[in-house]
Amino acid sequence: MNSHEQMWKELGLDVELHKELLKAIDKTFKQTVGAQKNRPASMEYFDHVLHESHGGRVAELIEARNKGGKFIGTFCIYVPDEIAMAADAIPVALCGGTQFSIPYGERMFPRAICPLIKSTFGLALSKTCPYGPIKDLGVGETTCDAKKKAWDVVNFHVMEVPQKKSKLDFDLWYQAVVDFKNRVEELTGRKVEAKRLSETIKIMNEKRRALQRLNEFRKHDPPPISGLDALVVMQAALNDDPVRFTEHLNKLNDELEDRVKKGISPFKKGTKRVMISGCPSVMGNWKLHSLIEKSGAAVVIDETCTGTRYFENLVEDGSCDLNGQIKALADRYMKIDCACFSPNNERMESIEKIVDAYRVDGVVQYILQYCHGYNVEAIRVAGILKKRNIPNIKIETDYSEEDMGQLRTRIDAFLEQLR
Ligand code: BJ8
Repeated sequence: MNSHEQMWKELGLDVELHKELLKAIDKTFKQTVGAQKNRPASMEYFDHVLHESHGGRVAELIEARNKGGKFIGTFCIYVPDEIAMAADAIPVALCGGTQFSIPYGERMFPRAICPLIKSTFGLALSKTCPYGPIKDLGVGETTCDAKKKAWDVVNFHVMEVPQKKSKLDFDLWYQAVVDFKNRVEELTGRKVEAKRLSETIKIMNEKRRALQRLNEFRKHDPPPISGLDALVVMQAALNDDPVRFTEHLNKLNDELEDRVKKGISPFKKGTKRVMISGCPSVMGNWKLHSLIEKSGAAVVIDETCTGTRYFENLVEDGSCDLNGQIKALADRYMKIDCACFSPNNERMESIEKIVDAYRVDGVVQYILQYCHGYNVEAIRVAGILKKRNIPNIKIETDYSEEDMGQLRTRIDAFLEQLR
């Protein structure tokens, strides 16, 4: 019996179906991440985080709850983890990246919504998500329409993310952050105080700094780490304890520094450099990165929520009073340039900077099927890339393997164009 089987039973999971889920994810992992050559040795830890996401990590959360802590499930990078942590709650991102649970999601939700949402809810509906039964609070947000409406069904706390960036919108967002703080305090029975908040701001800033350092190494030709491994690190970032994660990431970064000095890389010098831009690839979803790198290019940066959008801005931690800290947090999170904003000029400016900094040869715009925000915004993104003579291709896909052959052909043709 698997060492966690008893725990899954006690949580009321469908243990047999859950085993099938883990088997399916493991198979995909081996075919993609596990099939790579010349990986940094320190990646072992991040692989372990992914493998333990339904085991050791859940046991850890149960233990924290037994000691009086609370566990908060989140579904978007607009939710300020610092505030939850300052009230002794543990926030973990719960987005689903597996095809396995989609048919279960489609039993309740429409087929014509994005796979991330169907996969997430499919895990809960099929009783294969160990986080659902231990969650003390779910936090949603008003980003895209499908997510917004899904929260109504499950009765989550919803943060209002505005859709523009005027003064009015900043005020509204500030209030949403204050309301979140109040809700967390009500849940935990603990006040968010300036001293502890200052500590959690530091913890998250350190984590972002370490991720920034990792991505600096990807600017080298050849990069010392594959895009697929950098994605694994990002997926671990959304699940792991932040202090432990940063410690291990710093070790990986030291190894990468050494690999750069010694010229060790999974790629040859001069390998074509690709940026992935658009929707996030959450745990279980390694499809696009793997396809691109198996076709002979290097993914050197992700302009996504499992990439730059997650780590690019720090929270200013100069203020020592609570209001100033909340304001600094609201400002930092409002800088995230999700396609739900209109107009989203900040994202266009950011893309121009990133393609220069990472000397990108071509851009793959990654659109999860039915994600209208990124799909329509792809027109503007293509426009700015065209002006700079950077080829781009739009890949609209889901989590299934059905279109792999067709995608491979399109990606090969695109990379040929770069060569
Ligand atoms: S800030 S990208 S994490 S909402 S891919 S569910 S937008 S239909 S994941 Fe996202 Fe927050 Fe935006 Fe980032 Fe909707 Fe699009 Fe699906 Fe998305």
